[in-house]
Amino acid sequence: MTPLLFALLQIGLVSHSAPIHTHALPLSTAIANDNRVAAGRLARGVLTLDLEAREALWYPEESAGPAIQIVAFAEAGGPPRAPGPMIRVPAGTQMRITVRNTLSVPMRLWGLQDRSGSGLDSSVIVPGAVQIFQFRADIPGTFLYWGRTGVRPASTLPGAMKDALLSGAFIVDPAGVAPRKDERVLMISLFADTVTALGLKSARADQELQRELIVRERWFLATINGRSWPHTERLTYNLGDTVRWRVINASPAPHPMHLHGFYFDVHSRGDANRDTIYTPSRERKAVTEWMPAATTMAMTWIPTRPGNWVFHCHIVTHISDAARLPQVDKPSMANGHMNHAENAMAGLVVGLRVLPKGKFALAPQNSSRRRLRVFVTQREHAYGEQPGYSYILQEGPTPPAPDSLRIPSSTITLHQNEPTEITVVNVSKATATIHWHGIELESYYDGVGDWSGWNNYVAPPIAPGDSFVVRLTPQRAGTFIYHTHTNENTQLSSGLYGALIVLPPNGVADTTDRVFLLGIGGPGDSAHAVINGASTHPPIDLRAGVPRRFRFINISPLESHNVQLVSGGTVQSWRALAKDGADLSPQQAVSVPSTLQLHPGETYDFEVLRAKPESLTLRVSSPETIQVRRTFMAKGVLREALPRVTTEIPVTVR
Ligand SMILES: [Cu+2]
Repeated sequence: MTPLLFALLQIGLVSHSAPIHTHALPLSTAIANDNRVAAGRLARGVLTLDLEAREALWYPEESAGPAIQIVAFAEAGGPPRAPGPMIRVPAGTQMRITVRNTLSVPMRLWGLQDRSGSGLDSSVIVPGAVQIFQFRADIPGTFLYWGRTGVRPASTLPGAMKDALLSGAFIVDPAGVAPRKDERVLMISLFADTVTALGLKSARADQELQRELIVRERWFLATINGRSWPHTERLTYNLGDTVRWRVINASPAPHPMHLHGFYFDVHSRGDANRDTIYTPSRERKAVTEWMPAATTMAMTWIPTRPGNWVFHCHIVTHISDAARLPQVDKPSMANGHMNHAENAMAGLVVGLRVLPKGKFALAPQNSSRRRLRVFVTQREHAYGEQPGYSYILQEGPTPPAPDSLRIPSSTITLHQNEPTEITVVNVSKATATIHWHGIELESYYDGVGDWSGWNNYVAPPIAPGDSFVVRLTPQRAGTFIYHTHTNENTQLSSGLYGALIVLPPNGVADTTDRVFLLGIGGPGDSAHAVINGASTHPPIDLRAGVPRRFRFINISPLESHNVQLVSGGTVQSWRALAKDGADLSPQQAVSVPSTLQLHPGETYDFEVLRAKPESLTLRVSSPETIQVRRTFMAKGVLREALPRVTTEIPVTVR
């Protein structure tokens, strides 16, 4: 048995406590927890906290939306909260937490423990029982606790059914350092039983949920601090603020969390039991950070350009409007116009508002801009019955035909510090947008239709037959992505993404010839992973002694890919250069084994330098098609063990 450093007392059934009513009593409403107030009473170095697990009603879309019956934590005498009360204490605090299980089922509780012991442990509290957890909050960091009432007692992850919100932040501040009032805690939950819970079915949900390979009768609702977009809290900042967030993934699924318009610095990564707080030389810049289930992150960023921005998950099904709860499928309108941002996304999106100084205005136009034209094209029956789309850069005097299709979409090459104007002409039949992923630009051009910009100066999505002029000046050279931010589930699978390469200014050789753009080749369930639009890749030639830059981009809707450079079965090393378009610090730009896990919305640059002629293989491992994965899951194969497809690209060094 694992030795536990915390005292654990099973008090047993409290016979005189109130009988458990799960149906007879009206359920109290769980309050969406914005995680601004620490729970319990802290006095003389001791935190006393009485928690109860209760049945509750949850309104993920505020009181106007439908209610879902969940189990939630409450402080004794207080309302249940979704997610549960935040525990936040200075290191060294003695914790005395009682947990009462008022539910009619046993609850397994994780995370109420010290962090210098061996591992994460759990204990089961039977119905009606109270358990006392006494331990010292010994190690500073960002952690979480959660209860499970579901049918998978072996799982060491937070739940996604009735217990999806039965979790809370657990933050330990360094002793003597008061928590900053402006710091925010964003907690991610995933409730995967919406259809059953509401007795509803949605055709859109049915169609889209197949991508996630969850049981067909379920549809999930992803929330941040207990609410789904557009009901998530708007966070407002001033120019130049240092924005401090702790992000906690209290869901059993991973989420690549992406910030628009700005890089953020990752200061720590942890889980329920360990937190690694980076020394300054290990801090990383990112626009997308992959957060596996039950992990945490501390991050900061500085808004230096005003307007509306978003922080969201880059897995399309986690922001799909198909996750909008069916009962309230009423579009929000303004002046007879459906608001695209509010209606076409749901789930894991946080709206950010950076206040302008004075009046919001676009930067003055520079007449000496480099000018490009990009067409959104559509061809019918490109993928069976379904149309294909592409972004085509006009390269001569003649614009591309509206029904031309380019797979993959054109690579757009820009130069650092060069003012550029890109006219996006939509000659397709679908409303489209372009988001310039990773580019530090003005909000108005960021590509989230009906959101990017400010108040009455908001950019609409680009309607069929319409066009939109984007002005940007790339701040740094690197590997970026441009892609649709509209109906992503369909459009991202159907071609509306491309590589966006920013070269250093003046006279630097073009290094765009080694771009590996990973996506999915079509909207259907039988679509394969593709590299640069194809399921195979031509051999790569390198010259001995000449360094080459390999640029990797993953813009798959929800698939992660693994990449290795191998020689005779042995994994080779390459030099890390950049992540998400930002150059790594000298301490981080070092030789590393080529075992890259590439998640949606991420880019990586590596330098490959081989001393002598040889033959190598670049191995890209991707998930099988949705169809194949579904077949295997139906046979009981675990998600982690689903089959993958490997593409082997010969690399010849001459
Ligand atoms: Cu996600």
